[in-house]
Amino acid sequence: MPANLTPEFIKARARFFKATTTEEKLAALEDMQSTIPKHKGTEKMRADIKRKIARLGDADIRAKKGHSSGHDNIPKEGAGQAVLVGPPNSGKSSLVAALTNAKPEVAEYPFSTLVPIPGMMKFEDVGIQLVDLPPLSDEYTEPWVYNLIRAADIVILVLSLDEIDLLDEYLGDLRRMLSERHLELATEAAVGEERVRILPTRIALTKADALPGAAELLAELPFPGVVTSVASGEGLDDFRRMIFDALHVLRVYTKLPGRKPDLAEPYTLPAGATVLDAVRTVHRDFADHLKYVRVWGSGRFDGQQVPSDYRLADGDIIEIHVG
Ligand SMILES: Nc1nc2c(ncn2[C@@H]2O[C@H](COP(=O)(O)OP(=O)(O)OP(=O)(O)O)[C@@H](O)[C@H]2O)c(=O)[nH]1
Ligand SMILES: [Mg+2]
Repeated sequence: MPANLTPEFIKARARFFKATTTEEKLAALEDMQSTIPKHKGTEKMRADIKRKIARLGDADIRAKKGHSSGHDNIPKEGAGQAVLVGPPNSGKSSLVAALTNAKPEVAEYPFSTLVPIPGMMKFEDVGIQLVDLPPLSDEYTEPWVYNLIRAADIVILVLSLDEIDLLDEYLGDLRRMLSERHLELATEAAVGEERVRILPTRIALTKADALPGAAELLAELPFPGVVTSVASGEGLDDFRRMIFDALHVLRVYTKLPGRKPDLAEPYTLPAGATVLDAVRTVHRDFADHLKYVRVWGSGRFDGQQVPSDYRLADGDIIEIHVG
């Protein structure tokens, strides 16, 4: 569908490209947002403008506050980054300690975690980053905690079954505290209104050893969840798979002509990725010199030559031919 852009929009876009300061950029983006024709053909562009505004807006606020705790950013590693969010003492650090190489402090008293601790969790042959966070509470939570949540790919709400009576109250409080910081929870990722970040969310009901039969509760939760116990190990495999599934990534392996595929370390790409996306991920320059690609796995037959817009499936093996 043609976008039918108006002259006003085109002018605003030109200003955006020339803008050098955050303020100029934001002003131009806001003009673009108000002048872009609103129909299906401009959906992607509108979402992109919204995203840019949200991102610049955040950077702007941070710069003005001159705020830095040293915890504003955890570099992402692996197939995705999931942050553990919950009230004090719910078992966040215990999960990170049980599932990753990291060694966060676990304690009987609340507010034991004061700094973010990242660790890598393995799901089959993929690494997923879990980030242990301090608890959310109205009085004690520092702003950088919310910045880290905003930057994550997935939120895992960690709620303890030994406080089952408070489950609804905790859920309500957490959603309120997040929404006051323009963070909304949802089952799947979505683009929010200006400055609002919508985060895909999963739930871990912890300490299952303390309350047998809790799996029945899962159907009543607002987001998909699992029941876990680090004491018994229950649900930890389900937890790994749930987070992997929620990331919506696919794994692609590569092979050289005449050789066996490298099955040790897959590339991870967003679900729906094409052969060309994969080629670019393997090597930026390959895309320019691409001759053809053969696929093992989802093709109709093994070693089939596929076009560059061919959509890959999880587990596909590709052989890239460049010339
Ligand atoms: N029985 C049982 N106890 C658990 C389980 N997981 C955590 N705990 C206990 O719950 C307490 C709190 O665990 P943490 O992992 O430190 O909780 P947290 O959510 O990180 O707490 P803060 O950092 O203070 O927010 C500790 O005494 C843990 O031993 C579990 O699966 N079963
Ligand atoms: Mg902790």
